[in-house]
Amino acid sequence: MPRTLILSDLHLGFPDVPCGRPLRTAEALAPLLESADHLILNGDTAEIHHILHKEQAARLLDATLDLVARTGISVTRINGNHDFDLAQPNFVDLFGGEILVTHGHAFSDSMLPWTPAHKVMTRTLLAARERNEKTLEGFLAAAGEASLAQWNEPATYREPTALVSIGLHPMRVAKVLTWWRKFPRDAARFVDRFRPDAKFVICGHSHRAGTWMVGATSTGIPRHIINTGSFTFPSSPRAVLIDDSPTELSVEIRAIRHRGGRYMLASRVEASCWRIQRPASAAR
Ligand SMILES: [Mn+2]
Repeated sequence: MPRTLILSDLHLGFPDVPCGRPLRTAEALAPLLESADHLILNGDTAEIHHILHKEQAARLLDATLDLVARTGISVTRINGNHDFDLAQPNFVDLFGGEILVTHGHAFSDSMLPWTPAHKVMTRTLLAARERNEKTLEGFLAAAGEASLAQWNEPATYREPTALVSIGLHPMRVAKVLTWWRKFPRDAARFVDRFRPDAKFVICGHSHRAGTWMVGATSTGIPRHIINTGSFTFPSSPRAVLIDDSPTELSVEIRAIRHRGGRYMLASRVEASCWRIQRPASAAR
């Protein structure tokens, strides 16, 4: 039975605060791959644009992709705002459009409202949206362009980490909390507009792991918003496991634990497991 594992926000190459977690290396991540036939890395996989960390990020990313190749599982890398690359997709539709997988930085006008580059990113985003088609592809391409603006902005590099930046500017806590509260609804609105038939949105980006059912949107169709959080402190990462049988799919969320310097899936299913009847027309 083919199993798809979805992870996000590995932020390879970013030096985390010392919090007792293993370094995010290929070896440390290897046990996660044991449960999957296909791996989707749903954005912010590596800090490939960060002027201070991009070399280390490239080394860790290469080693991780080598390991994935050696284990024989296939991999799809989706762009986030830290690793935008024109050669990579910005989203994946699964199972005839039942599930949209995308990083989540395109859901609203405010990609990261507490960061020093916020204004230039929003300006770039709105201008790029004007030039692009008003489609999922167009909106995600605009978000990609805006994400690059962050890495070209000198202010981005003046504050070493998001946590320090929040410590220096306590008002940013309020901005983060407000933005976190909005995030599931922004995700549902985005899906209403661009993928009205999708029941599930699997994203990351906000570093706030969780699942939300958002129903009172313009179409009235309830959406499961599943956020896999981040491997960086203080978030705790989750994985989505999609198990694919001929007649239905199951989607479950597992916590990611660490032991002996390695990351692994918790054996317990964290969020209830959903089942979707597969439409007869879905591509296999
Ligand atoms: Mn992100």
